[in-house]
Amino acid sequence: EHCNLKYSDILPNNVEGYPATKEFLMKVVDILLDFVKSTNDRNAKVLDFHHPADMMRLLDLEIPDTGLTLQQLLLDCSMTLKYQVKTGHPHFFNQLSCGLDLISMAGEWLTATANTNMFTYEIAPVFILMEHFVLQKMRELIGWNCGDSILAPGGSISNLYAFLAARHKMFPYYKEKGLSAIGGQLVMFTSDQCHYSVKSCASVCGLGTDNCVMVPSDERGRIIPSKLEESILERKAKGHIPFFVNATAGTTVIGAFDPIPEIADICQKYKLWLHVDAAWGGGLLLSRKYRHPRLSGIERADSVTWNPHKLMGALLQCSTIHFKEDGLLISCNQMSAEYLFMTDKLYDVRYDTGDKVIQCGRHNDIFKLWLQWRAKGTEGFEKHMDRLMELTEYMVKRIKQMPDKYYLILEPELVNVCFWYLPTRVRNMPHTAERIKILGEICPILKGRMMQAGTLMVGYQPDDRRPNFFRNIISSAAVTEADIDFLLAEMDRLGHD
Ligand code: ABU
Repeated sequence: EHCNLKYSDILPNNVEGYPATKEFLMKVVDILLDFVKSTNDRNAKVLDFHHPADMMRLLDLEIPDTGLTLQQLLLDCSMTLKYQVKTGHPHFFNQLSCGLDLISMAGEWLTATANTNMFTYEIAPVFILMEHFVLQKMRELIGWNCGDSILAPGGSISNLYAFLAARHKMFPYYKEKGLSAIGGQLVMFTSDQCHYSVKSCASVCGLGTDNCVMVPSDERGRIIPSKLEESILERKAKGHIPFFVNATAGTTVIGAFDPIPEIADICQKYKLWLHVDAAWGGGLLLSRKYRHPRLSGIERADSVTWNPHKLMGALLQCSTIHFKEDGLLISCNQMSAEYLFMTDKLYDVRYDTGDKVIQCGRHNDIFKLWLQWRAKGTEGFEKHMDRLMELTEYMVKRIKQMPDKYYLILEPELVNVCFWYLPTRVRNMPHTAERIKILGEICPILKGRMMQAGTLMVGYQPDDRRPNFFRNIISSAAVTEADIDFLLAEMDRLGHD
């Protein structure tokens, strides 16, 4: 009988339905806990890969005309997680966001249950105040005792907020008058290693990507400050209007840190906005051992992107953008929608953060981070950062101990370890362009084998200097030295031929 219950038998449709509601939700929680357990089981696979056409046959994805039973919904939940990649598995090294922090996950469960929107204090009072406290703490870690911040849906949008605020600061009439308030060609500058979202700002905001100047970087992936200055002067000579420089603190592929003090000097000299995209490397602000010299000078920035869902391990997604100058966010983005942001409310309406952003509805991304930070304390996060860097050093050491099987491409500044795997047939070849070409071709083949075996996930990509290479990320608290040994042995097992 219970198997045939439907959504109409539980709350809120059936006011007598609390027992059935509880039973259903407890079963959902059991399914979630099974996933947590197998995520942390090193004998379980990371993924059960199927090609899209096969996956469609394995799943029932149809939307029915008549609603299904709760029993079927529980089967749907189990089936969904059965084929989900376990991004928290200790052998998942594929993305910048790896791991499954269970305190943060508990926060996400609570967030889903509270199911509120973050635009006004009146419907999210506790969460809005949490944002206030956590973002202030993050600004302190950047080195500011003032400013304003907001959580945004991802690092790309955080970078866009920086762009918008910079343009607003330089051309406050743009908001009302549009392009005519500028009267010239705006130009922005970033390194050729930056995240693509920086270039996307130029496209989205009407500059055109030709006016996002990609300044060359050195062999370690760090912007060359003299080239930045040359590019600014070149554009000024053309009558263009340079206004924005992005420095990256932790590039996506190789984890390089641009030299912020030198860039800040140039920005000061030419009166340009300095944005630091620390979406990836920002977590190292929590480590006294590693924040200098990598993030030295970050306090001189006008804005900083920092994604706690990366190195800090907060659940996806959790991205923050910080401004040194208070009041810019609201003045840049405010539309004063009267149905939502009335000024005659019962409380101090400066806590209605919704008018600072370009979206209306805003997801609650703060509770999971606040709860996680309460659990770990700032000291716990510092230990986490130091441990990730220690594990990275361990991986580099192990790679260097196996020069016949692995080739380290460069010494990491962050937890990105970039390397080639050397199968038996190339081991006696000199390391020339010919061998590098073969090594590049091997990457997708070996990655395919990892996915078919389901035992391991490590990402690969080319860059502008070399063909495909592996980029291993150590950002999960689950990883140990033994997992790194497993990774290196498993790649060798799958790829030695
Ligand atoms: N937004 C950068 C994420 C890329 C990655 O996880 O590899």
